[in-house]
Amino acid sequence: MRFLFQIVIFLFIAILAGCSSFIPIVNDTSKTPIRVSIIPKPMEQRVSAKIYIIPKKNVICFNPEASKAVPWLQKMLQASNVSSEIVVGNNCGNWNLIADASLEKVLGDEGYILEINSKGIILKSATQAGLFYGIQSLRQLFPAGIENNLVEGTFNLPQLYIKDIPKYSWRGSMIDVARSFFGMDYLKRHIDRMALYKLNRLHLHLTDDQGWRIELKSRPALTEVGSKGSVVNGNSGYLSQEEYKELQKYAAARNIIIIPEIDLPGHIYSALLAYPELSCEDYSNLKPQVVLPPELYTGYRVGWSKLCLKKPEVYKFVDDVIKEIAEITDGPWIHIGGDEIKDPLYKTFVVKADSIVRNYGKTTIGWEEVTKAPVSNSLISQRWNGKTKSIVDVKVIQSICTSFYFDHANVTGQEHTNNWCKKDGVSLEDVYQFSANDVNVIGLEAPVWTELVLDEEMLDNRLWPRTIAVAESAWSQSDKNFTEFKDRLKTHQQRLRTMGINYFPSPELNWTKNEDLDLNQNVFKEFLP
Ligand code: TNX
Repeated sequence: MRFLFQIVIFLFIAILAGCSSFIPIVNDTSKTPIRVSIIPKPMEQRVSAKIYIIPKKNVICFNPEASKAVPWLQKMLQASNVSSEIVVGNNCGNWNLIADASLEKVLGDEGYILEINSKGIILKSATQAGLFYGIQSLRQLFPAGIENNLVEGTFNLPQLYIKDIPKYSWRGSMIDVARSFFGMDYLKRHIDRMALYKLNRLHLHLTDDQGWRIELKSRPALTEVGSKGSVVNGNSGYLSQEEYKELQKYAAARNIIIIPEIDLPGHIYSALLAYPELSCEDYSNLKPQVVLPPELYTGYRVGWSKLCLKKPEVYKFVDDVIKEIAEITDGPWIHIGGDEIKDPLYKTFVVKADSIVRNYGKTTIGWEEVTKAPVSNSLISQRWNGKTKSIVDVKVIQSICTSFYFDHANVTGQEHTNNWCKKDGVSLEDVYQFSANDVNVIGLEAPVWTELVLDEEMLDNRLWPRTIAVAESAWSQSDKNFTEFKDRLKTHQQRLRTMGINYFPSPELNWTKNEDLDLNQNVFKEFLP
């Protein structure tokens, strides 16, 4: 009998084991990981079911090499209504910032490790940039209200471990300030917004037919005359050298490098107005698109103006301009344009312009057409239509218009957008799904041309949320999944709103109506059994 009983028990266990996949697994809710929605998605992320409750009194402990990261953290804690005291040391607070150059082997020059446990937060990196990026990830775990000092009450962080290293070193945004000018306030705000998503290059298209936007002391007429116009209904203006320098400092504090573009030898009418001797053509037949006075160009045509490449004074001009731009630019790159022009001397010009840039200690970037010329192999090509037969083996920034031209419609038929590259527009999914399989690619950059982008609201609408998809594609190492990305992005809506971004409410995202947003929504709760 006892034996029989044992057999029955044995059979029962065996059946249970065999059918285990059919037995519903009852989740222990205390073990359910908390959902975090950091964008760009970190390389490695382990989130537990536990929380860390931020106390009213906090200690930020940092080693001297990490000092630049401290104010960013202080600012977030202040916005969260808790106090923080700062102490130099090693692991001596509940917030610990550690810069350790030996981590470069593991984390590169932008990576970081962020750990949140029951005692607090440890953020480590080899560099200031890495610490800054770790803080941006933390920032996304704080309630959206911190963006505007709107947080009420206490809140929690999920206990987690993140190790994060970017895929590409070039994660860029370009604004055309030449067709329609956008000044210091907007550009600073844009830099702040880029930083949240770990973008690190801001390319300014500073000159074009419609306007010249950077002051040069050696050639004052460029702004005295050339900055007065814009595209029809756009804004005119320019950055003084002081402003340009201030903007670069502001960007550098957020690990963003500014790349100035002087578009040569075409797209140059605003400079020809200032220095007519640089031209060999009479543009008066352009009327009535040219308006008086002075005869500014306000139209949309491209590829019609150029420097007179057979005149020696043109090379003196280019030398003056590049020399001074190199002097006032902190970053290592100068963009020489080079797009949309036909001229028998084009290749000769590009080779000379590239050598002038190098002569002043900078690296040249040009739109992909420049690779038709035998330029140096240090030059970086910016790909926009993929049609150029390159004769050089150079590094590439991917800005292919089908995925990255943000002057194109968010959705088919959107007003005030271009459609020459892609008739149905450049959707969030088009941006997100891009992947480069070319080993020369060093990163991604999305340009916003502004012939049809006339004010800040329109510019916000073209940039956001598509810029976030660029950020994730350029940073994240992991496999991409658009549905999962959209889920994460949904939780960013209230933060974008609090930051005052006039984003495009993409039908792809099914976002909440602005008035229904809850600014304290990101509060993590412990799942108790
Ligand atoms: C092409 S792509 C341009 C710009 C225009 C833009 C309009 C490239 C290098 N040049 O000059 O603004 O199309 O979509």
